[in-house]
Amino acid sequence: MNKKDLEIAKQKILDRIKNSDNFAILVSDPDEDAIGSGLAMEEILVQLGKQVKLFSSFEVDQYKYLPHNSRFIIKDITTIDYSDFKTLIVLDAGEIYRLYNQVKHPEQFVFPPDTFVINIDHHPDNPLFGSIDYVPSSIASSAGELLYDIFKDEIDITKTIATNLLAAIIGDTGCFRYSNTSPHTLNVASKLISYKAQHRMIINKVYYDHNFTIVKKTINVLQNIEIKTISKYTFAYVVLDNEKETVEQMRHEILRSIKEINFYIVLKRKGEKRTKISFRSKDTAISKIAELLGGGGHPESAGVIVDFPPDVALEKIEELLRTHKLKKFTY
Ligand SMILES: [Mn+2]
Repeated sequence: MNKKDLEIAKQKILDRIKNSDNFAILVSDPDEDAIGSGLAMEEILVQLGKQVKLFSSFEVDQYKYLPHNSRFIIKDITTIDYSDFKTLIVLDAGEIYRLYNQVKHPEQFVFPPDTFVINIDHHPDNPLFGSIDYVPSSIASSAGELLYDIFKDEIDITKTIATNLLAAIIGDTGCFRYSNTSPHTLNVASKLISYKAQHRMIINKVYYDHNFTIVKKTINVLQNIEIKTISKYTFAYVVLDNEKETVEQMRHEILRSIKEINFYIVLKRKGEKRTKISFRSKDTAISKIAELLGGGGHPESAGVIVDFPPDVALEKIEELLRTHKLKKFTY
């Protein structure tokens, strides 16, 4: 959606909110963006005098440090009675399946046909499943940045809203390191800090707040990093087994820091036959491979869940790397 479409969508969203009540907010599988933007959205609606419930299908304990985190109702969103709500707001979900546990629900969930859905997301390949969609085709760092754009003139940006939105932006930009950090992102962050967002608290909690045992486990898992060259591409990969609980951020940092590679792959075993594959790239548009496997994403960050165990998934990836040419990007 271009700037003009977004402006129209923004107006429709504001009108709908003004003339509606009984909202449910649903957020994507948890990260700082999903959780921070969910919490900010909840506070915005409360401030506007609306009834609202905030749902997550997943546990959110890891994000306890975010203001108002206890507002989350943990409930499998495929089991909600949507007739209780006039308007649904879906945040940060590039696909509807991001809202629930796909291993528990391999069949695709759809909202009941009469549900009014506001879909606010920053993944450009979002299938626009909403009654109103707000999805820029140009780069936006996070759902949090979009919420700021939509609501900045409508509400008081409290310290807690500012903190939740800044956490969303810091999370999805890797603390302003990824290419989704635009001049606008930095402007929004600057405004949020002027509204007293607790940026040092966020950074400490996101990057430097890991349980010792989990840090040890992460180091153990990383012992299994491998590096491979297939046609013109050199990549690192690591396989994570179900039971291994590790520090995701630290894993990414270490994998990305390897000088020799173009990209890296994390293969997470999901039950007997499924694998969640995450691709992160330094200079090669890896989303092509994710797409060929049925997933999607951005050139430097993409993913897919496949119905093979990790070793087979890796063979498929290697086969695709032999037969397809990937675009390069520069930074
Ligand atoms: Mn996001």
